[in-house]
Amino acid sequence: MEGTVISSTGNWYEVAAEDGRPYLCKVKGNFRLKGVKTTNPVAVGDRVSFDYDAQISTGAPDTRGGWITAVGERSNCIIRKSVNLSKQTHILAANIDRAFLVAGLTQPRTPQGFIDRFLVTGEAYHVPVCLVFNKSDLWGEEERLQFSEYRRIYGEAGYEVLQTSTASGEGMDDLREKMKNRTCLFAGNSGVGKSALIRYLEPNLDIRIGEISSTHRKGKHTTTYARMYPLSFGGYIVDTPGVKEFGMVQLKTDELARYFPEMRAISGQCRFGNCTHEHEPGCAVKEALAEGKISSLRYNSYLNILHGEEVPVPGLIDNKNEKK
Ligand SMILES: Nc1nc2c(ncn2[C@@H]2O[C@H](COP(=O)(O)OP(=O)(O)O)[C@@H](O)[C@H]2O)c(=O)[nH]1
Ligand SMILES: [Mg+2]
Ligand SMILES: [Zn+2]
Repeated sequence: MEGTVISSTGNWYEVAAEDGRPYLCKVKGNFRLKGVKTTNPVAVGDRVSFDYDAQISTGAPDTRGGWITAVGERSNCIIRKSVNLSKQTHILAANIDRAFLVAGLTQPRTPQGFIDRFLVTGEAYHVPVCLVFNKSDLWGEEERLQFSEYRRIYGEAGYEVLQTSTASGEGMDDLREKMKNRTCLFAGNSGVGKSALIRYLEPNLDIRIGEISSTHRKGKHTTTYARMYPLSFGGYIVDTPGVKEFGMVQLKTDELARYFPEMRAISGQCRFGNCTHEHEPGCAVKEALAEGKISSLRYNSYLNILHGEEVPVPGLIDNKNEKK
């Protein structure tokens, strides 16, 4: 049988199967994914094959047991470094279709550097990001101008940009449409309205996005495990406890421009193949900057990240990098 892992406690994997029934599955002791150094071979969001086994007692009357026999290839996964085993990583969730970065222009204001760092991580690890500027009901003239500028800059870079308010309902249909039938992850600094957005769309879903939650399966809950919740309009939302503790992503400086789509698009026209777009002659990026075709705000973020140590955003990692 085939299904999607929607929660795990380390020993048991809850699998939503094709037949619509819940299964609790285990993996055999010798089960390993080739070349992957992780503390958990199977993660929330994984597509798995499993064998139903009537002999397994799951402890829950309506839940059948099984053995996971194979894990499908991952399009991406989010990880955090294992606390004890430094070389190993813990996979929090796999196969995220879209990350929603909730941002604020006021009360609170999300620093632009934070937005760009998050986008870089999304690019590096193949997780599409949608920007959600929330609390539009609080915006005055200044914030509206700021939003227009962001919408233009990020829109031209190829990102989806939404404007929402849980108070007025503005943009909430658009947000639902973007989430529909997808596995969604929410991120953003504290107080921007992540919980309020989810509550607005799914009033019956009692989850605390990115926060330590005690509402998970009783007794077995540990905060290091993510969980997927089905959305009433199709798709899933991934609850990832302890977002702040995610591993940091290390990027090589010569790769960074690839993760700014508007730079990636023209960097092939630079005179030097290894152009850092900082002070080299014949740089197409600097030309575009001078012509206003590349935003100076984005370029400044690029320089900040280039000269910074690492990218302090949730660690999103794709399958290919993981196997290195
Ligand atoms: N005015 C206004 N307040 C909001 C909006 N969305 C959330 N809030 C409020 O902002 C505060 C923080 O929201 P919360 O969802 O807890 O933020 P989180 O930390 O990102 O989960 C709460 O008092 C919410 O009621 C909005 O669209 N407009
Ligand atoms: Mg919250
Ligand atoms: Zn260049």
